[in-house]
Formats: sequence, C-alpha cells, structure tokens
Amino acid sequence: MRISKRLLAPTCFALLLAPLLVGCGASKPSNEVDMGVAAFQQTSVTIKAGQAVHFVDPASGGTHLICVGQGVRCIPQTGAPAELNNPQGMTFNTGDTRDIVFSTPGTYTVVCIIHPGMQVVVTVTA
Ligand SMILES: [Cu+2]
Repeated sequence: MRISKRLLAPTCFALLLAPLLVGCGASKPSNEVDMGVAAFQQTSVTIKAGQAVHFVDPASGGTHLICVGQGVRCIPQTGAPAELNNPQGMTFNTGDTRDIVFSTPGTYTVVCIIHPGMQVVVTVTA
C-alpha cells in the first residue's frame, strides 16, 4: 500500500503535465500576430470589437515600425486604435509583445513602414 502510493504520485503528476506540454507548441490564440525578420507570419486576423490583437515580436523577429496604412506609409483611418493611428508608427523590438484593442468594427490594414510588403489585415466584427 505504501509503495504503490509513492509510485502513484509522480505518475499522476506526469499524466497531468503531458497535455499542458503538448498544448504549448500546438495552437496559438486566434488573435495572435507574430513578426518575423521582415514580415508578419499571418496575413489576416479576425477579432470582435473591443478585443485585442496580440502582437508578438519574438527573439527571431526584428525591429518594426507598425501602423495603420498602406505600403510603407502610415495613413490614419477613422476607428483605428490610437497607438497605430499616427504618422510615426509604433516601434517593436525583438522580445516585445503588445495587445492592441480595436474598438470599432471595420477592416484595417496594419503595415510596417520599414519593410515593404509587411502587412496584416485586421477584420473587426461587431
Ligand atoms: Cu517590419
């Protein structure tokens, strides 16, 4: 009895932990947008009004200046989050993570003004 209990505890712990470890690499939140060296890893993301896009610039990413715009230009758009709605853009360095809330339904193209072609379309539903 005493021996079996001793064996049981670590076994249970391992069984509890296994799905958590698998879950780590398997799926990302649907509101996550990851950055590479010169591109977003996603081309589009859909959220509901009031929710945030989770921007991640991992260690393997780079320096980015992102904003709502077109090409390599920031173009303010009514309803876009204030952080992304300015001519300077918002700086991301490797290791940075930010949640940016979109309050107004619409379609917003988020670009990086350093890297041509680096863009992700954010669709905000009501
Ligand atoms: Cu960039």
